[in-house]
Amino acid sequence: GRLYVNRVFHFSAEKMFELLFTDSYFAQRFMDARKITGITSTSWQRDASGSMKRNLKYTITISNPLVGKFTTATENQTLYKESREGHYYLVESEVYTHDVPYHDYFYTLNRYCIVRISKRKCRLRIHTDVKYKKQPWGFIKSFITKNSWSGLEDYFRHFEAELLEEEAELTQGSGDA
Ligand code: YK8
Repeated sequence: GRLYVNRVFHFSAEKMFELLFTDSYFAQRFMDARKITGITSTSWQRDASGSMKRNLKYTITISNPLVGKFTTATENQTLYKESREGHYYLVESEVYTHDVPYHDYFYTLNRYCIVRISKRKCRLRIHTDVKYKKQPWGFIKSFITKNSWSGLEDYFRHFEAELLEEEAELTQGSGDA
């Protein structure tokens, strides 16, 4: 896999969780900017293992010329029970893109880790992996992997930039940035 984001932000771990994993204004604005539309989301619910789960469905606008312009997607998020509110959050997210070529072969696994550093500081790490449900031919596999990485790289670079913008707004005038 790859580590796309690994950075300290000058706001709390709690705030980071709220921005990323609730129906925050930040999340809405970012999805909007990425032309991700028709978002429906369940609320966080505890499962039998004690972890929390929620599902999102949406339509992604794609810029890759090899693929159609849109795909519907399903995202299954798990907030692991090892998480500690305000201190440590581990969220794993499986993303299935239903309308791209070879969609039945692969999905993307994103792991978001938020760690408290101090009251107003946290570290965010986002690790990504392309996973295979069935093994395609080597040629197809490298095609899928290559096209997934380029899309993911673009997405998370933009995501990090927007988070830095948000940080600038949140710390503005507080003098402890
Ligand atoms: C989530 C992974 C692959 C997919 C895309 C498909 C290429 C098809 C390959 C063919 C378009 C928001 C991506 C990047 C679309 C966006 C997905 C996002 C960024 C040619 C064989 C959507 C995180 C996420 C996970 C997976 C990404 C897709 O929060 O290349």
